[in-house]
Amino acid sequence: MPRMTAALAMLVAATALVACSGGAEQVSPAEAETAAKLFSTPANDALALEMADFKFSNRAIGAKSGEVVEVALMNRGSIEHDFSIAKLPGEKAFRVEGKDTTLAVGRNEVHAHLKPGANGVLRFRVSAPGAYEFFCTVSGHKEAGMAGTLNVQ
Ligand SMILES: [Cu+2]
Repeated sequence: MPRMTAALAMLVAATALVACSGGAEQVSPAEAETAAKLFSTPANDALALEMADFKFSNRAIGAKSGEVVEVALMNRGSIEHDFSIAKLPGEKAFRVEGKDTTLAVGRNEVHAHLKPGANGVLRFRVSAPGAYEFFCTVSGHKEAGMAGTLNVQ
């Protein structure tokens, strides 16, 4: 019985991995251009957000519209996590270990995915004020509490 449970858990983990990491290396020319622009502009604000199993270190983060904001993301958990926002108007880019990586995955315009122990840098310039929900798209994580709000003034 325990062996079967472990096999099932591995299957669930493998499925989540496939759902989350799709196309992580393919950066379009437009994305590369946005990333080069955002990362060559001094950030107006810098934030840090740690990911754990299963929460973010802050449930609310703030930013100003029109300003370049940098969010240092660190996955301190034992499994993969991501920082996703369904709709975020404006420019955004994500770098892991100095490499640009694609952001939009599925229905999420921001999808910053990190393996356990990995660090990444997300930069954005939001064009419209609002309250934007951020969450982890890995199955069950949002429901377990892995969500928060990005408040843009
Ligand atoms: Cu997660």
